Amino acid sequence: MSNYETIQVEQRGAATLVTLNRPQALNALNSQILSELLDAMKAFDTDPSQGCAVITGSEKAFAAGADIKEMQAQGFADMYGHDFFAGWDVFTRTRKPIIAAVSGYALGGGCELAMMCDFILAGDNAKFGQPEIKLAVSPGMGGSQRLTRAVGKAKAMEMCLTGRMMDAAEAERAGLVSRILPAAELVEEAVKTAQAIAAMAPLAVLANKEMVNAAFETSLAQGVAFERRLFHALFGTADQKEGMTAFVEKRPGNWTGK
Ligand code: CO8
Repeated sequence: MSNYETIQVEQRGAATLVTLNRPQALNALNSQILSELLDAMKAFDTDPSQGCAVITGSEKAFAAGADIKEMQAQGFADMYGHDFFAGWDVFTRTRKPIIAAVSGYALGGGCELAMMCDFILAGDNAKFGQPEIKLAVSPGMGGSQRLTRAVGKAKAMEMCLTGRMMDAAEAERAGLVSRILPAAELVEEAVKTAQAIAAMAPLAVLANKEMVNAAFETSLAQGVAFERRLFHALFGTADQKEGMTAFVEKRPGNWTGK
């Protein structure tokens, strides 16, 4: 499982830390990194000892985009025929939460990968951008949609049309990232956050992620109804009884995941 060349995977208690590791290409996302990441995320999602993952890069670059050298010679038939990068859709079907810990450049596919995660913690040196237009192409891993939903039309349109980068402060103001941390503390803080999530009742974690994501796919009334059904369903779990009993007895909950 850990025979990867382009990523490093480490279990820190119940948190899985995945470090993108193609420093020579600023972690540009090529087919190998995609297939290794998908393999690692599948192992994480099915490992009952693991509750939350962190994906990070280096201090200089989270990921500087899809691999331009891999795409350079491809034509329409290659891209469309093989549905190039459709594998990233599989990444978004991971059921357990994933935190992106972004230091340095998160550009093009790198920004898109960060936005596919459930939330982004940014180092104070983070830079986000969709510079594909400078290569005469466009976002292709969901950036035009997820960035627009995250920061609104004005900023998303300007960034996609000009390739301008946002720094961490602007990204936090715009709602793209949940928090900014000193770059040197980013990974440790992200792992601590992941461990805190992993310490929650597992079915409640899955349900909370699923219902927040429903907000992007439904009307308000449908989303609220979906939330209520999942909320009702959690009252069928042993962990709900344990969680509320533990509160009343003023002690921490002891989860069974049932
Ligand atoms: N792909 C391949 N190699 C890259 C990439 C990349 N995206 N980014 C950097 N590298 C390589 C450089 O070529 C260089 O390699 P070498 O040493 O062999 O020349 C090495 O990484 C170091 O990079 P730089 O020397 O350029 O480092 P700098 O510190 O001078 O600059 C930058 C850093 C500003 C991040 C610069 O590297 C840069 O602009 N990179 C490209 C950013 C970019 O345009 N990203 C968007 C790529 S396109 C994309 O993501 C499309 C997504 C959708 C595709 C899905 C299709 C279906």
